[in-house]
Amino acid sequence: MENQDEVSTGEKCRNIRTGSSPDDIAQAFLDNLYYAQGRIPVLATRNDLYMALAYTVRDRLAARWVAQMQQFRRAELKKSIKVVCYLSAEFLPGPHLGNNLLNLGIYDETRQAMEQLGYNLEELIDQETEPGLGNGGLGRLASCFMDSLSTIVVPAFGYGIRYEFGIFDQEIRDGWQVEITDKWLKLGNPWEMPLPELCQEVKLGGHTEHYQDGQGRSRVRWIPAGVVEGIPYDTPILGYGGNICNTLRLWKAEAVESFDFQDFNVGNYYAAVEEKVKSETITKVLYPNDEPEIGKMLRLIQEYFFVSCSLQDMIRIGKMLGNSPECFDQRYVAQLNDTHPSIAVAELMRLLVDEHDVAWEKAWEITQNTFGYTNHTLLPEALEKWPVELFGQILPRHLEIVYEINRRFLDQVRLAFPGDEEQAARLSLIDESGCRYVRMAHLACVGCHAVNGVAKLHSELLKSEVLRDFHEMFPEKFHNVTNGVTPRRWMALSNPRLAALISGVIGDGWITQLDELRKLEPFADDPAFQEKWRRVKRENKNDLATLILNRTGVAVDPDSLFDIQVKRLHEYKRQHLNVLHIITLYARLKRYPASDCVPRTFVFGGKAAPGYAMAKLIIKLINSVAGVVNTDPDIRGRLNVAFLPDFNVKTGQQVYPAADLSEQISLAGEEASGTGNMKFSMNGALTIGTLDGANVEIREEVGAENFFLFGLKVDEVEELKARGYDPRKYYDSNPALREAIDLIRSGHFSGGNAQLFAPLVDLLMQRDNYMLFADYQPYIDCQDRVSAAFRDQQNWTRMSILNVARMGKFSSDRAVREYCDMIWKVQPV
Ligand code: KOT
Repeated sequence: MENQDEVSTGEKCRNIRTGSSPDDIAQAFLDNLYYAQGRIPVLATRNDLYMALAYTVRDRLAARWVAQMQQFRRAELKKSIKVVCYLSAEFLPGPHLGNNLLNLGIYDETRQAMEQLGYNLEELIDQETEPGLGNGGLGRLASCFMDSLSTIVVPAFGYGIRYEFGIFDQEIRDGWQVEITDKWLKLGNPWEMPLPELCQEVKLGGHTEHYQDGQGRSRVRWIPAGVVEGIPYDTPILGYGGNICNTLRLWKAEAVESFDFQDFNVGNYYAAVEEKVKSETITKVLYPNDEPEIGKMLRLIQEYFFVSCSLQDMIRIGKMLGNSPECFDQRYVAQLNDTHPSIAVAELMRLLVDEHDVAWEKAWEITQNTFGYTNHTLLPEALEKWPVELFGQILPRHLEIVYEINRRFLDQVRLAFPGDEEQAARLSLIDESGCRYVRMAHLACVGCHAVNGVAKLHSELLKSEVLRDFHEMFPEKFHNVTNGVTPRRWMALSNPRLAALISGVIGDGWITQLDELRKLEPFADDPAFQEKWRRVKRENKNDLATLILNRTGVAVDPDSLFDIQVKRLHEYKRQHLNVLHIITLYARLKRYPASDCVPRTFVFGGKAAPGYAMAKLIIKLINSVAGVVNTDPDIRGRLNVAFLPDFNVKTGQQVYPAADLSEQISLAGEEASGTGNMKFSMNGALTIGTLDGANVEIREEVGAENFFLFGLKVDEVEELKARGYDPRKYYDSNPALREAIDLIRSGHFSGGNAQLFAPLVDLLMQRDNYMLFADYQPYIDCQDRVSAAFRDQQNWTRMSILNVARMGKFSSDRAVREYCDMIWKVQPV
């Protein structure tokens, strides 16, 4: 019966909903424009056209999505699969339309269909507002993993938060960053489906009551102060080739009752609506920091809210399929994307013990089996901790559970390290060194069966520094999974010219087996192929030059070396070291106007956390230097500097393909992995970088001779710190560095205002926490080697081809397979 229904429904809707010829697509598009969007072509806005096309594509996903759910159900009923749940407070999927066309394999057909109707596909793709539901690397990684899970055919859910306002839009006014609210939902989101019937209730605040149940067992009841509802919004995540379609399930908070009728009836309209407003605040806005805000109650509520909804949803699905909560860990594995969802450890314990009557020991076994924890940072200030009092106010029952987990854990610690109370204090889930805090990374380490870093070096530093005591206690839990990025979005979609050139010689197997790029190696020395390679890069640079002109008014030369640094603004990432190089070149040219230099275009992009004054001052510095350099007649045609506002996934897709040089210049030991470094290199940029994060492995893969390395190594950084680092010594002894700093300090780039950059310069002169001065000269020397190498275009092209050919390792498919083997113990279907 069920099968018959499927067939007849499918038959009735054939072609208009599933057909993939240009004619089918064109007809379906007009149908959607009329019936879904209520427009005819002459009255349609660009957004109407985009929506109609999006619905047309969504229809073509639907069949796969429904089939997927059916397949899960059948497999689940046979108990033959384990579903991966990726818990992340952030996802940055990027625009969906182009990616779905690529993965469905109907890009060209759709372009033709639009042409038939007189529309330009690229313009419609450009109309989409991307969901900016993340800050940067961590959220983007989650989305790359979702793409890979679907492509390599692993059944999965991404669970997160449907922020009404995502990461702010950045404008640059007078050189300063200005934050504008991101209204990504304003024109409608055709990719999501609300499922109000699958809502979950989440309790907050209040107190607990301990009592004996009928059988005399002690039980706990949580009496909350309030309840909110989570409504799931599902977005399909189709794998390349349409293999399977997984689900990104994001939760929106709503009030349990829209109106409090009693208040309403006595005429207190505002009080009645207040509850609703309060509840909905929970998922209003993404915190725009790439560091946690300790003590921000709303942030803790956000984290708990989406974790509780997700775990309850998992239990609900299990129940629907006839699984008892005791089998939870046989049906699911859940990865914690940093500590933001780590309250899941206590929440699953609560659900199992309090609500499903599972014994503590059994519940603990299930919890540990279920969760894995990925750490994404070495910055001590980014390790999440919550004041005990605040934690207990919002989550009174969870605080009791954390205490109980800690009590049992510290017993274990004292057995392993008898008499070592300092070790116990360091490991404790509660920081009692001053104000008392719950340490979320400790909760994750104890409650998970696996802990991993995101690049080899980072994982080693976790073991030897940040989580040293845990590594001593549980060495078997520690793993490394080096990050990767999806070659679908970051090569095939964003760089169609390069993709076509590559596929033309080695076929298109590389799109799902990135190691196949190795087959390019024999072409690295082929002059005809090199020429084509250069032409692709030249055209991509031309496109980027147009974008830069339109967005910033700066005209740049596509024949110059495109030297690009795009990433969040942070002192440890050292955008200001890049600026010191620019100023050094500028000063050289001013002094020796006739000197021969390789023309360069410096491009920057990235957002600063709104409260991070120093990062915002660095943006102002970049724009101030740009203002002087770009308008100086002595410099014309030799150096240009542009700050591309509002760097996001969409802009990234236009930037990476056009780069000659990728700047990956963080102080060694600070960047956990980086993923932009991979995107650049995959698109044929050469890297100038330190031995930090995944740079180490990129260099290993592409070969030291194809990578511009400079700077202190991790042990040298530590040694220098131990000896007592004094930035002044470098300033005093290096005339070029001194000149660059003095130019900034004199007000040369700030219309004579010597105060403007004083906070930045003073910090460098006094503390220079990220050792720019120590790395300055090695960086300048390395940049000079870059310029010399760029003059030899043949060899440069060779290196560029080899970089791409050797990037196989950095596919997120490889990373996800490693999670499957090592951590999740699941097999691709
Ligand atoms: C933010 C807050 C707390 C802890 C970690 C973060 C964080 C780390 N946000 N983004 N990251 C980046 O994650 C990427 C993916 O693993 C890394 O490549 C990058 O180095 C991190 O900085």
